[in-house]
Amino acid sequence: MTPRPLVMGVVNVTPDSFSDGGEWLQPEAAVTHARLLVSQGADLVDVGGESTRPGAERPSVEEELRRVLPVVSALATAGVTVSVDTMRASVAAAALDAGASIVNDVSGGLADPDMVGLVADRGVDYIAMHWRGHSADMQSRAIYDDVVGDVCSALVDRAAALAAGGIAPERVVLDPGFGFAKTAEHNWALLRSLDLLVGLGHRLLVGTSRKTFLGRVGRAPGAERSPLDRDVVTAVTTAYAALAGVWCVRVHDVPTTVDALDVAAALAGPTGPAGGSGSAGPIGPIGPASPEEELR
Ligand code: PMM
Repeated sequence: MTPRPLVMGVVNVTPDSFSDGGEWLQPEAAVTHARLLVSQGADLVDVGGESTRPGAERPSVEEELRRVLPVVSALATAGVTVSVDTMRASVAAAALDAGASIVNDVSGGLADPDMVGLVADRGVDYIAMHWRGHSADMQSRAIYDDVVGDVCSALVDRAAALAAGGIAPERVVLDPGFGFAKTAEHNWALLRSLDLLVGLGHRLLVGTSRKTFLGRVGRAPGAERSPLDRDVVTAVTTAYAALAGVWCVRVHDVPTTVDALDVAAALAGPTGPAGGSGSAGPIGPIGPASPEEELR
């Protein structure tokens, strides 16, 4: 079977995310939407209670917990694989207790000193994104000598720090962090170099979905696509990411993603993309909990 990236469906339980802010703030609406994403082909659902759009203010811990826990719990009970999108160890711990099985930390462990220890103790998969600081002022940090080299070496350093903190390397998924302290040019340069990022030796997750650089591409200032009008351009980057061998794509719209992955699979042919970290099936390739499990 041709390796094919997993599809992570996004459910932001926030009032202010840039593309779906406010839509799924009620737990029932969030759960219904997540189940729709799964019925459309999402392999897992990413539940987040803090918007990371540029300029966003942080919610309190209590508010973040209030947003995500009922949704995580209902989805896990329904048998959905859930990742929790949080930078806070206390929120990650509560979400894992409520049934989440993956921690997606856009700060890669830099925002909360307790995160690495928590993930090491729980032995779960951990998505570590390239990050240069909180959203309130992150775009002022979009300065690189060589964005591809700088992001690759920052991710390699993070992976080493996570291993030193006790997280098994096979549990670590890396993510270049499209749109986080990056200009449009930085995002395109990283996308062009996905093969290098895939070659870092960890599974790679890519999250381009509906991001600003895709609203701007090919459009004059003032004529940019609105966030809800970016699913076709997202699908093109998704097909490209699949051909580069990424393990997972994080998206808002699942049907266009599945179409893009069908095209990529046909283009890749029976042997699949060269050197990829893509998966052979739903959730299975998430790293083994222990060497014993690997032998089973
Ligand atoms: N982007 C957003 C939020 N969480 N997590 C990972 N791992 N990678 C991303 O690129 C990422 C993320 C921001 O997008 P959203 O507001 O639409 O969720």
